[in-house]
Amino acid sequence: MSGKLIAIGDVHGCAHELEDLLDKLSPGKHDRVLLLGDLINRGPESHRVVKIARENGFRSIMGNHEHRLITYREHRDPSILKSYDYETLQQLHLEDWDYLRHMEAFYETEDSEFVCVHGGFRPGQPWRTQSISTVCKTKWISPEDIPPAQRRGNNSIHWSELWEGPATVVYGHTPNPEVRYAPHALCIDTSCAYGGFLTACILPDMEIVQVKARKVYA
Ligand SMILES: [Mn+2]
Repeated sequence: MSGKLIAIGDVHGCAHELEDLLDKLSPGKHDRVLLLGDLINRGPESHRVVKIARENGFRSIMGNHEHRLITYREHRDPSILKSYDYETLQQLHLEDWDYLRHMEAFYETEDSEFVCVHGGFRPGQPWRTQSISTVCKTKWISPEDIPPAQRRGNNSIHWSELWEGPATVVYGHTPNPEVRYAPHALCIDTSCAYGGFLTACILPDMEIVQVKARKVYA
């Protein structure tokens, strides 16, 4: 791999924090930046976050927030919208929608050592064939969907606890106060919009770089 792959967790409209993080990272010209989805909503500047991504040629994985708004634009069913979606619908420009529509379901490194996704993968099914609406939303797996050998009583289990590799999955979507590590997965959604941190994971070394949120937005 020439250069590093810099994966960045859920930005959620926190444009200042994205700028702070990029200043701290100062990506080289051979490095690639990959946003792990949920660029929009919760924070104040959804449009500006997408604009930064567009103008810098960053790639993005589709998050459940982008997926819901794209679905709304196709079917015009307002019952699927959340209250904060309306502000974002007003903010986004045509170029932003074009960028959102081209977001990818997942990103696999050339050596297959890492896979980046927004939400996660269902256990017991080949991950490559899982639909975008599944992989951008997966979080807790209910007992009936857990393979019997991994079932522990009647409780839901976070998908990452069931993930056995071989690829290490770098994901967002499940906000935590700190980076959350499982044997073959790490979550870099560290609750920026809630006043936590915006986190980058630099691959292949899995180096973590963070900036503190400037304030609590949501
Ligand atoms: Mn999110």
